[in-house]
Amino acid sequence: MPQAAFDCVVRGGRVATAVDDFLADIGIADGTIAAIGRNLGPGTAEIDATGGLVLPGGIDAHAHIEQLSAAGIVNSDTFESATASAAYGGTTTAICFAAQHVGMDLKKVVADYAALAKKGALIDYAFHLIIADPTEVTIREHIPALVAQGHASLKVFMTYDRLAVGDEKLLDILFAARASAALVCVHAENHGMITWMGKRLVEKGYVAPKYHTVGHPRGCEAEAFNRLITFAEFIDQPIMIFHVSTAEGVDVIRRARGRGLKVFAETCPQYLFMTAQDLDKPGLEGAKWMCSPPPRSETDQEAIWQGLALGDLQLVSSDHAPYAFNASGKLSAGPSATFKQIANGLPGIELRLPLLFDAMVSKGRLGLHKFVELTATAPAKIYNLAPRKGSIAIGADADVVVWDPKRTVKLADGVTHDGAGYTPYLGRTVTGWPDTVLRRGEVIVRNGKLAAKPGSGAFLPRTGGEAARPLQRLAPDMDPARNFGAKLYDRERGGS
Ligand code: DUC
Ligand code: ZN
Ligand code: ZN
Repeated sequence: MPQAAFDCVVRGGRVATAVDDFLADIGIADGTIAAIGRNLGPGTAEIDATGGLVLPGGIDAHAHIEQLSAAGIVNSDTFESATASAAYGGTTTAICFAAQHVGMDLKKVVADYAALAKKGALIDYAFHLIIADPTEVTIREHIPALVAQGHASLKVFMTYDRLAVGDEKLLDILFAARASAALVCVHAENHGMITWMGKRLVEKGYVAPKYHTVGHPRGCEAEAFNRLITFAEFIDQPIMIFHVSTAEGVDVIRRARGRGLKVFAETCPQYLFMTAQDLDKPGLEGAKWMCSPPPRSETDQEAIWQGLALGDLQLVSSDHAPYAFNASGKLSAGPSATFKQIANGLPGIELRLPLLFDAMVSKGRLGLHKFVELTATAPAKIYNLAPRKGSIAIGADADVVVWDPKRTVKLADGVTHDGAGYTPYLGRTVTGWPDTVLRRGEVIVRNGKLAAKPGSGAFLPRTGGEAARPLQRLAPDMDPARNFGAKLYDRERGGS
């Protein structure tokens, strides 16, 4: 036997990245890609990828895992179950949340989530820090210290009663992020419109889950985007707008980017593949499709696809937030709950890639390279995980997925492995399925079997990188050259 040249060789597959597409073997040593070529020497392990598509592992940049909701319910996953589910679906990295609630010490929050992830995660992970209580100590001490430890993105809610930060606090957070060079991700919807509409609907007896869709009037998205972008431009702070659902929202983002602002945006499978009609089911069944913002219309789906095609939206993340359809989750307020009393969120970490592969690669919408870009390469770049993650390249982590492009799977409850116990995509058939999944060179899924140990996922510390770097395009009111000399950025805190 010749001596093995590699720990593992993925042999004979069609390798594709966001730009390349070629037949090659991938040689893996010490968890990283050591060689890409034809007829590579033997590996201690050999994976036959003939007939398969060999793609970088997916990066899901928006996943709520083992997270306490504003209403006090923990979603139905642990780090172990959510990351197992992710792995089955070809995702090898997730950015999840450390969620502060009012009164909580942010440093302790991060330590607690980090401990849960360390114990359970079996794919690699990083955190966005949810800031719900931007006290003086959070802003001045905890955010800078935590960003310095590798948590380089903050997340803010403009709605939800117990999470929304209000305009002044939002400015505080944008300002603090700028000083620490962190990206700010935002759930942007107009809180007043949602509250007002929710009250009217419930008062008049329109309480079924389907009214959740009109309870988030579509204009509440564009309004909040406009306000947020105005604030971000004023502070000169890059932002990421989460889960875009409407055509008007896409339009606002396109105009902001057209003016050269650093506004990034994601959407999610639920806004590409579902509509409000999905919630129109008997009784409380529609709760299984309830998420915020809600799914909209086919016209919105088309506008979002176009936004992705043109690059106005750069990512498709899952917004995985599973709640079981029982008293522990969706039905925690009982069988007569109004839509206002039902937890928002869908399972999605596992089917994000198969759904997109089916639409983009099998059915050809935007194609293979764009599939890799949206689901792996762009999140790696924006969240500064590249070049370690997000592509197939020498020196990168060997996060490699061998897809069977011909395998057809009918989606049904029980196909997925998260804790929700149902899939909102049941009844669809997808073509293309991740057969073999390697994380840092280790096979973690093969032939439908999970092989990774809980706790084997690694924390990925990161700085804000290029995406988080301010434009240095100061607003007139913030610019000493144009505001009668007022120096409003605080040098000691890293501002200019
Ligand atoms: N909406 C959110 O804002 N977060 C989690 C799930 C959801 O639907
Ligand atoms: Zn959100
Ligand atoms: Zn979310």
